Parts: sequence; C-alpha cells; structure tokens
Amino acid sequence: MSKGYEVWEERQMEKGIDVERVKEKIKSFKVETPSWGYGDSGTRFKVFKQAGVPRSLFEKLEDAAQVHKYTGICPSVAIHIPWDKVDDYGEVKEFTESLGLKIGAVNPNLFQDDDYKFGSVCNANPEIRKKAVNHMLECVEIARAVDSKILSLWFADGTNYPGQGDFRDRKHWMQESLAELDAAMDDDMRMLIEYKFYEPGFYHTDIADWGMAYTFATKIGKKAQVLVDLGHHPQGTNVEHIVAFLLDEGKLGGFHFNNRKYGDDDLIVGSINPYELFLIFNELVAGACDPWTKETAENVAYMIDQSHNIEPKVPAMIRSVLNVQTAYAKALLVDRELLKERQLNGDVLGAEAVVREAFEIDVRPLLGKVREEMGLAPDPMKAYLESGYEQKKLERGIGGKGWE
Ligand code: LRH
Ligand code: MN
Ligand code: MN
Repeated sequence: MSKGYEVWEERQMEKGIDVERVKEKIKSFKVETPSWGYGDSGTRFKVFKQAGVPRSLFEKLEDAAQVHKYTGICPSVAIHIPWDKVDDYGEVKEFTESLGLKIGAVNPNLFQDDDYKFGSVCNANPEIRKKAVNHMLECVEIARAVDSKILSLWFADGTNYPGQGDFRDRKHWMQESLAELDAAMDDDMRMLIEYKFYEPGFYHTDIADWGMAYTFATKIGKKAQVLVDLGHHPQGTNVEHIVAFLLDEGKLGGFHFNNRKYGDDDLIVGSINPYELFLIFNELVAGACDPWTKETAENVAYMIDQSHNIEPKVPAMIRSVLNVQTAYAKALLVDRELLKERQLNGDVLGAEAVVREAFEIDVRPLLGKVREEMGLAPDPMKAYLESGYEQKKLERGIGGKGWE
C-alpha cells in the first residue's frame, strides 16, 4: 500500500497538487448517517424483514457506531420523530456520547399520521395545521435535549388532482408554519428546508423545487437554508448548478445523499451516477476556496438519506460513505488555477479535461494512506465484514424496528 502511495504522491506533486493539504481536508470531512437507514424499509410493494435489524433507537445507534468505527468520518446520526421517539432524550444523548457519536439533524415526521391524509402544515383544517406545527415545536425541544442544532424539514404536503387545493392558500399556510417554527428556535439553530417535485402528491407538491425552498428560506431569514436531496429532481436536472447557485446565495444548508436511476430511489450514494456526485463536490470544493462562499460551504451538513430494501444495511451504509469520501477526494484534486485559466480563454475542451481528469484519478492509494494515518484499516468494508459484527447482530432476531 505505502509503496503504491509514494508513486501516487510523486505524480500529484509533479502536477503541483499540495498533497498534505488534500490529506488534511479528507481527514476533517464528515458525513452524517440516518437512523432510518439501519432499520427495515422498502418500497410501496413490500418491506423485506432482515434478521438482525435494530429493535430500538439504541441499537440503531450501535450500528451507526460501527460505520463510524471503520470509516472514521461518521460521528453523527440523524433521527426521525416519531420513528425514533423515546421517553428520555437525555438518556439518548448520554448513550450516543458513550459510543463516541452525536445526534445530528432532528427530522419531524409529518407524513405518517392519518390526520395528514390531506396534508400537514398546508392542510385546509386549521387544527391539523396546529398539530403539525406543535410536532415541529416538540422537535425543537428534542433538539435541545440531544444538543442538536439542525431541524431537517420535509413536507409530504401536496395534492393529487387539479382543483384539489388552492396553491396560494397553501403557500401562505406553509409560510406561517415555518415562521412559528423560526420563532421557537434558538439563534444558533438552523432549519433546513427540503424540496421534492412529486410523491406522495402526484399533481403538485407544496415545496416542489429549490426555488420554492429558497423563497421560503429567504423570507424566514438567517436560520433557514435549503436542503438538496439528490433523488428529488426531475430527470436530467443539473444538480451541481443548483448547488453552486444556492452556495453563492448563502442558502445551501445541507444534503441528503443517495442515488437514483428513475425516481426517489434512495439507492447507495454514487452507485448509479458517480460523475454527478463528483461534479457536486467539485462545486463545493470550489466554493470552499472562494472567500465569498467559504463560510456557507464549510457549514454544509452532509447527510445520507438512504433506505436499503434488499441489501444488508451496515455494509450498504459503509459503501455509501466511502463513495461520498471518494467523490470528495477527487474534487480536491481538480487543478483550479488551470481550470480558471482555460475557462477565461474559452478553451472548452481544455476546461472539460481538467475536471474529467480529476475524476479519472485513482484515489485508493491516497485514501488508504489517510486511513492509515487516522489509525483505521485501509479497507473499511473488509475490516467491518471480518469483524464478526454482522453475525453478532443476528442475535437480535427478525422483526426489528423499521418504517412504521
Ligand atoms: C422524502 C425524504 C425525506 C424524509 C426521508 C425519509 O422522500 O427524502 O427526507 O424525511 O425521505
Ligand atoms: Mn431526503
Ligand atoms: Mn427522498
């Protein structure tokens, strides 16, 4: 490994890449995993129960701790309420910290109660809107109890047919609810507003795209930013352009990483379109180098939002995390000065080559070296599979906690 690395390092240094700086950046890069990615989940056709799936939030956290143990870059876990509802969040905080982890984003769930059949915060019934707002306020309390600073908001609100709802009434109800939430949040908390263009509403969704999420976030003010879930755009959308635009406006708050072939497929990150993932990181790295966007770029919450229908959950999560890290490492190797020069000179093919060639670099020797320096096994997946944890998990039996 280390001989391979020396050759690799020499080649990068010849190109003028500051390899030590790249290594430091990779070491400080973190990505959050979702509690719901460890439990049973599926499609609307079937949830296949897997043996060994966590029976409680505490067991989900134990699984998340394994992902962190072998990758070294996943110290926080997002929770979804009420999927992860417990009586004592102080106990959750203590247990999480005992595992060397932290609770990350708190996600209010506004789509599973029967009351939400016609929407939550955009429901025509004011009592249901109130209930939805109260649930978000409860999540602010939970965030305080677990010492989280992020409320991650996704609304399943939408309609199935023309005429079913009044777009502008619903827009006002959304705005009012977000304002109530804003007033209840501490100054150092952020709300990340996620958009999605369809599903479960198939005619319209109340926050359908980044422009609507951006408009709400701008009206709310400094505590609100936009969350980009990679599975929530129409096919062919240039997601990296959206990322650069929001970053430049100071409104890019976070990501839900996953991958898709067709719809909101929630597949392993980078499994279908690794080039798109790399191009997104290319914008983020460029943003972090620019004084205008540096602060926003450095505070972006990187989160995975993935569900595993047929694949074993902990290895699937490790695969996603490693794919994210790989895309980030490649983006750090883009020669930005050369790229700028070629862009300004109208060198179309030359500029495209700078970006593509960074993507083509094999970063395995680099990542192996970084892991060695972090005291980790060079191949986290292999180390995890050899650890015996997958077998030990089976003692939990079948019928764990999943989507309810
Ligand atoms: C909606 C979504 C949202 C939810 C999660 C379970 O499709 O991406 O982030 O909270 O899935
Ligand atoms: Mn999401
Ligand atoms: Mn989704």
